[in-house]
Amino acid sequence: MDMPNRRPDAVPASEITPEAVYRQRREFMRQGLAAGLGLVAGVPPLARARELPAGGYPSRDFSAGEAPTDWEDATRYNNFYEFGTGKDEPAKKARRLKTDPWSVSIEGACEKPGILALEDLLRPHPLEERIYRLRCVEGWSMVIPWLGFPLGDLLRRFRPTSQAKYVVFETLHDPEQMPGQRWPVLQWPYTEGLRIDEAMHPLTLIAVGMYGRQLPKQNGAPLRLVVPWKYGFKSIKSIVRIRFQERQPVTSWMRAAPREYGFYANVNPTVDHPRWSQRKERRIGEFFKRDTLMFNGYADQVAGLYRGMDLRKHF
Ligand SMILES: Nc1nc2c(c(=O)[nH]1)N[C@H]1C(S)=C(S)[C@@H](COP(=O)(O)O)O[C@H]1N2
Ligand SMILES: [Mo]
Repeated sequence: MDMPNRRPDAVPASEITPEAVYRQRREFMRQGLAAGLGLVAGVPPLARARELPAGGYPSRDFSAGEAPTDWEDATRYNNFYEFGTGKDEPAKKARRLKTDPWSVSIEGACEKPGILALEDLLRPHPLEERIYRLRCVEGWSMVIPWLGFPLGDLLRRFRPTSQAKYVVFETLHDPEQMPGQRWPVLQWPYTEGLRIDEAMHPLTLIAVGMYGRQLPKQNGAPLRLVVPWKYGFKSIKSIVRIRFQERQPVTSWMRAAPREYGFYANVNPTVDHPRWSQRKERRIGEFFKRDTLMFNGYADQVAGLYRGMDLRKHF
């Protein structure tokens, strides 16, 4: 596959021990030695030679110095209903997903729609690492070092028109590869959406990797969304379609349970889920619960998007 960004799986397995690497790395960061760049010993050499020093991506921590969740937890405890509703099912069943070749259709209210091979979609975008918290609506959370680039940079290439008020995303629909789609737990394909300003916000990421490696299939290979101030279900995996449109879409979760899942799904400890409180959460790997923060801790960056809105109504 002609990838400008060497694929993380091209790195010999012997060079990779993600958990150890990240523990070591956090230690360096604590010591203040590795501030801006991911030039720390042990980071797999995946960089594009032209844009970055070999051996590192620029890395930014948006998790206030927390240690990333263990690789084992992040890759074995997943929500990916296309492979079953059990947390352990995606890790076991996603192997059969064929992620190469892969293409993405960009359509709707834009001047340059098209169907692009994954390589062409990704080529213009230098990768960076961002360490984000991600909180599931079920009350657990993780800290993940994603590899990706801002969604807005990708969307702008297709020149959305003034009618592009919303962006809709769809996951692959193929029950042969995704056995969970044989059951109508959700309306398939899994559909999510963002308001255009949320989609263009610099924190909104397209991720193609994590922990310095290619995304595991159970985590949404070959490309997924990561919206760190929203409940995890907004961060749609294995995307094949992106559409600009004028009307607010009905997402899979809204359709399944409209009283429980709204369009916005911003992390908000003051608005309970109808069946449980959202005040606290458990970081996977920890025992005691901690307080959930407004907008998952990203309020300084994103609260302005919702100024004047009633967040009880627009949950
Ligand atoms: N296509 C698709 N995307 C999805 C889901 C899903 O079932 N299908 N689950 C969502 C939910 S509920 C969460 S919490 C996150 C989990 O991401 P992770 O498994 O990488 O932690 O993925 C989201 N993206
Ligand atoms: Mo979730």
